Amino acid sequence: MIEFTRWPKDQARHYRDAGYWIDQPLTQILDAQLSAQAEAVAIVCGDRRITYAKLDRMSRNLAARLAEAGLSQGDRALVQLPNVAEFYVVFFALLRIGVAPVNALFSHRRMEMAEYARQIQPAVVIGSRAHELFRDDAFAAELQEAGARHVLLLGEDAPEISLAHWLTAGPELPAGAGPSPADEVAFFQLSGGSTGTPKLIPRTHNDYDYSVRASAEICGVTSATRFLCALPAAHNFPLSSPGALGVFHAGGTVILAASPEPLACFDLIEAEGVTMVPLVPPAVALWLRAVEESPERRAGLATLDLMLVGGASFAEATARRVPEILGCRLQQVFGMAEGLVNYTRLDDPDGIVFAMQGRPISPDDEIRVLDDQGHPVPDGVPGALATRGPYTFRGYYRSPEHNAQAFDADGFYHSGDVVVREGGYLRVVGRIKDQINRGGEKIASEEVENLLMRHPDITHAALVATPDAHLGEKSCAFLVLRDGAARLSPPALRRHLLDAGVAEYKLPDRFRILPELPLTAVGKIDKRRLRDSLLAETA
Ligand code: OOB
Repeated sequence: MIEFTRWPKDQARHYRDAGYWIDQPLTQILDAQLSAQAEAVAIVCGDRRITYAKLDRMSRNLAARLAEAGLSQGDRALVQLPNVAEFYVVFFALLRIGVAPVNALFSHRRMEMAEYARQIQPAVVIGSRAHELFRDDAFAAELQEAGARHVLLLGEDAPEISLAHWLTAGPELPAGAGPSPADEVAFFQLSGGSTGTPKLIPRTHNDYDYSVRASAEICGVTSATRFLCALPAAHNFPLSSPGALGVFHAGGTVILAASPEPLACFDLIEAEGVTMVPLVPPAVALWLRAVEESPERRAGLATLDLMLVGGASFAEATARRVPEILGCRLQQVFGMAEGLVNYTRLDDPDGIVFAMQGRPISPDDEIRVLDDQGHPVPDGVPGALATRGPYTFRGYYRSPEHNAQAFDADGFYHSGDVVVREGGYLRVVGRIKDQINRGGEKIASEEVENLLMRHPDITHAALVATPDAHLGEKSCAFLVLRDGAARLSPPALRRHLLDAGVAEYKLPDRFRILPELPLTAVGKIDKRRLRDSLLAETA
């Protein structure tokens, strides 16, 4: 079995007694639909309509072939697929034989993929020929040299490595193959991160399944729900909050889009009768603008009933425009891949829906809002968020040092968010973690700083957030150069980072070169001064 930090026994017992943990594997989500409505459409992907029966069959085919190829419970998989039906097929196939995937984002490049592979030592890698990393066979060969036994690729013809081929009927699932026990690791979520290397979040069947079931109920998902997945399918928000899994749980339909670009999404909404969509705030702004520019577009959105918005801070003024301009209801979501998810409720008054980021899923989500000394602050006063509960993890994978900082002695996870609590609801007002939230995409400053400092001419680097009207935040890198170094241009600096293989969304939007970086009284880089200096530039 895969090692991870378990919940203490008394808490685990309580989560079972309270009916949160029901000791079913996540694959039960599919199994339930097979008896209920096997011929209903589960996924619409381009012109393919995939029924629950077909989704189940393809995932069983792949599971059986992988089992035959020697994969078994406790193995790990590295998966990187775009928004295609195969993403869900692969997810369920791996779960079926107890192989835990890391679902990397399609925007991840060599740096992130190599790091995930280093951490989990995947037995199988599933990628796409459409991604630069798998366009030729060099990276696949590297992964195989490091121990991956199989690499399967979408968009490949050679049967032995063609994912499509592995989805066709093959052997029977061997007796004895099956999902890992429900209180073991089902898969790994990706952390937005604030550390030098990306961290992985072990999620068990029990904890994730609870968050999915409860989210589906809170968001009113039913078999009539037609859910548009336009955010990266692997992200926790469109996967489980309530996400595609919440939709499968209720027997509805997931419609896949390549991106949240408004006009393509509007066409899909009209053609497929989409009722529900999760979006990040910058995408909402684009949708609002598209309708304001051409008000006749609104008619095509008639079926859209509910828009979920989360992932980054969402201005109240923009929130108010959602029902007004788009004609649908709004539900705010403040969640994290580590666990805790908050929602405004469908029957909340407007004052809450527009101004708050929601309240926790579970009566047993414990929330503490703390001052600098770690003491609880009263309602209405901003403080650092700490939480524990039935679906909030207890430790990053193989990261004892970081865990010692991220968790307190009571097992509360400190998310690094600054929140205000009012009447049980939370409003996100700031952040203490060293992270940049670029329109919902999270950038760990330290990771980018380390890469910049690998440049022979750079002696110090500090990455800070700058306010941005569209994305909420962008990033600016402050650099100190080696004495006598020639000036480095922004394109040269970006090239340096791209050559290091980092995802493009992590590239600094701006660069500033200084003779030295300002320090705080204790000698740390004074990022507040750096941020203020940028504000002064634009003032
Ligand atoms: C979601 O998950 P992650 O893991 O990509 O990022 C979590 C962080 C939070 O700690 C917070 O800093 C920020 O993203 N965040 C928000 C927010 N929702 C997330 N900040 C302000 N307002 C919000 N509504 O982003 C995520 C996971 C599940 C559901 C929704 C979002």
